[in-house]
Amino acid sequence: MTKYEELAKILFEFSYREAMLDTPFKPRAYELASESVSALKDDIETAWRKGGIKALKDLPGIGQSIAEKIDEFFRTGKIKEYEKMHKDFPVDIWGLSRIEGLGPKHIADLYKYLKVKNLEGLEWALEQHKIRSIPRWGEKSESKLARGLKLMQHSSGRRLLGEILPFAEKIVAKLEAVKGVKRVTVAGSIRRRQETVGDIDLLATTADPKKVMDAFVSLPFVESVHERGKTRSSVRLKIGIDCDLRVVPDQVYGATLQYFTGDKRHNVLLREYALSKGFTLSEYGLFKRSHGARSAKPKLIVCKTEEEIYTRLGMNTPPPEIRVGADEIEAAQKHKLPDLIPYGSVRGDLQVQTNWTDGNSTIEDMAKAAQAAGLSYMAVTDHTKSLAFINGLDEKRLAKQGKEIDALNKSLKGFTVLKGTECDIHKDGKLDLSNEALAKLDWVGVSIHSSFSLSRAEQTKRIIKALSNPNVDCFFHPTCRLIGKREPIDYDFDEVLAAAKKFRVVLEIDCYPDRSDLNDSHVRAAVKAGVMLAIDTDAHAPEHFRFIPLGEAIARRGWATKKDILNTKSAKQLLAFLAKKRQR
Ligand code: DGT
Ligand code: CA
Ligand code: CA
Ligand code: ZN
Repeated sequence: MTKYEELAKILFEFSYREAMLDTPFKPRAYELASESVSALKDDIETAWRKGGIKALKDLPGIGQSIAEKIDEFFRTGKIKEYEKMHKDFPVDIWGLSRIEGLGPKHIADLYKYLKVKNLEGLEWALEQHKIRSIPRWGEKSESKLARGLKLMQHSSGRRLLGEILPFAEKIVAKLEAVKGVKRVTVAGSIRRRQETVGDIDLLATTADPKKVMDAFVSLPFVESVHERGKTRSSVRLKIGIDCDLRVVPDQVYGATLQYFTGDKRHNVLLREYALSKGFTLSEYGLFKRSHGARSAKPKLIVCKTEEEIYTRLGMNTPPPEIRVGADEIEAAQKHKLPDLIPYGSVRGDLQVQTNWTDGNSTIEDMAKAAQAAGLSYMAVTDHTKSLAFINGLDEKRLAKQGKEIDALNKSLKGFTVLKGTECDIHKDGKLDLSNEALAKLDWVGVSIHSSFSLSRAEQTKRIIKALSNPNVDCFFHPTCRLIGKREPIDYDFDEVLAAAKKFRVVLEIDCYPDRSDLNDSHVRAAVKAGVMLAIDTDAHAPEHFRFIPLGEAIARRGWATKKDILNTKSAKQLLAFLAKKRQR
């Protein structure tokens, strides 16, 4: 956020706050001032530099009292009255107001009755069907609000991989069942497992192109048809995303799949390299240029698979997840690609919430779902007491939970539940539970849920202090970003990485689709630094264990191998690893 965006946001929040308090005129005045700042940007600061408060007042939409606040903002970087307002009413008005139809009075109600402070809290309240309990709201307002939230999340145009991938897979399965079809593959950003995707790109080979196109445009998921051709069709799906299908001849399937997998930069680099080796490469195939007569046509090299293309070019095949047009082509040429962690390698989940706090199921039901998803252990990591609005655990309830876990473990076969926590990190880096309580747990995760906007230096210090506690095993969702909703918190990642290495703290790859945190580049840095990682779902419901492959994809995108990921170990190996760590 730039300085001017920050100022516009503050003025906008004042406007909403005044409206909640029913002050006449003021809301509109602040709104106008906020719009002025958004429009004028640095012109406003230039005016202030030249003529101070008086010059500000000459600008459209700015009167005396607002000019004074802007003056204070430019002089000190903050506005005292705003800080006070935010303390009394600690609500992310700006974030919530982005939802269509959610006005000042609604936001006030959400806080008054449900302590909803931000989009995350709102999502939770919707999931728990709490909205209908607010006086005068009812079920209708609840579903309207749910639609509004969805709409806002989708308005960026890009959608979460975790949301779209299951649909893409369903469509593939439907098309594979069409008579004559030989192969159907998802290409594009989905095949590369990018965290957000623009559309769904499908390729198929078939004996009967007309039949597969007919089937495609009449799929039950289709809302409307943009284009229907012999070899290419494009539709809009009901979930609000476009989907393209191309039918290609068998003998160029490799080249076409390679081309439409991308990414674009990878393709450009590969094509240049092919040229230097006497080939041309395009979506239509790999061709060998002849040295003889100029008129001689380049000769098509039949490549039914991608591997044949890369092999012909004298290199290994980089897995789609790492095709980003950086150093993967060079590594493939030198036959130095890492052995990326295979899907299905994760054996246990080290971040799981239950109905002791904000999860929706019992420990037993979560354990059964994890086992059904192919895992052999999980750590129960409910939130801690400073998250009072979700009933975070104090030392006493944590001990009680431990007893329940001991009893449950006696009845489970082939599955182990570990005692853990997602212990909140306070603003000063201290932890939310006593060391005595933490020392009794198998697995201690720590994470940040407040004071997101500390200065870079303060945030770095806070995190390193938390990681230096010898009871800490893992740093959960380390950047706190929520895709489309919250920017990552600002700190020196290299310093935190060095601290994680020094204190032997594991960093988490949180698979939850809007978190995807750490991301691919953080993972790559961690792998390089020799810091151990864990892949966790952050499950709050039994169906969330299916997110594991999304985290494995992030690990692959970050060039991680199996040995870089702690929870590819068995429960026994994991406990031995943790015991050894604590001895030091
Ligand atoms: P998206 O849809 O924005 O999430 O990202 P992609 O990568 O799926 O991009 P999309 O759908 O525009 O195109 C699919 C693939 O087709 C892309 O990854 C690479 C290939 N491609 C598309 N346009 C070009 C191009 O102009 N040049 C090259 N070399 N490749 C292209
Ligand atoms: Ca695409
Ligand atoms: Ca596309
Ligand atoms: Zn958390």
